[in-house]
Amino acid sequence: MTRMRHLAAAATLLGALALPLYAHADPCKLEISGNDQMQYDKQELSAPGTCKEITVTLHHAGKLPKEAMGHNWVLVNAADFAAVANAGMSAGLASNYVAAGDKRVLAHTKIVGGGESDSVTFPASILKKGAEYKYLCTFPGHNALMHGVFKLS
Ligand SMILES: [Cu+2]
Repeated sequence: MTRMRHLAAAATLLGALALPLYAHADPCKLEISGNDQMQYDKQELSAPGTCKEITVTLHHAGKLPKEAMGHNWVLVNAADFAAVANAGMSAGLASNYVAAGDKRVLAHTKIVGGGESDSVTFPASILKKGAEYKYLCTFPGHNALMHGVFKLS
């Protein structure tokens, strides 16, 4: 009997420990990493259309400084991909390789180097369900490898 009670208590304790982990799995909060090999770890990100706000956190899992291997996360309409990449390239590191006032940029993080992170939060209302969005890194020369599809599901 005592043994059963102990088991039940252990199960309850495990349940309580596991709960905070599940509570963090908010589908409106997305994570992506870049590395020293000029790669994102995800080629697709999606958030439910029921999100009020969407937060994307970019981690740099590498060691190189942002001057050499900086990464950002820039969200655009698929059709604006090349134009935003080109405009960003000449904007410079101080501007996070995003041209000032570029209306084609829907959301972006700053440029991060090895071990750093940055987040951006934007209202889901700026996106339309079923439309085609892409994300990219606008550090010069990175967009050919570092890009993906963003979907509002
Ligand atoms: Cu990059």
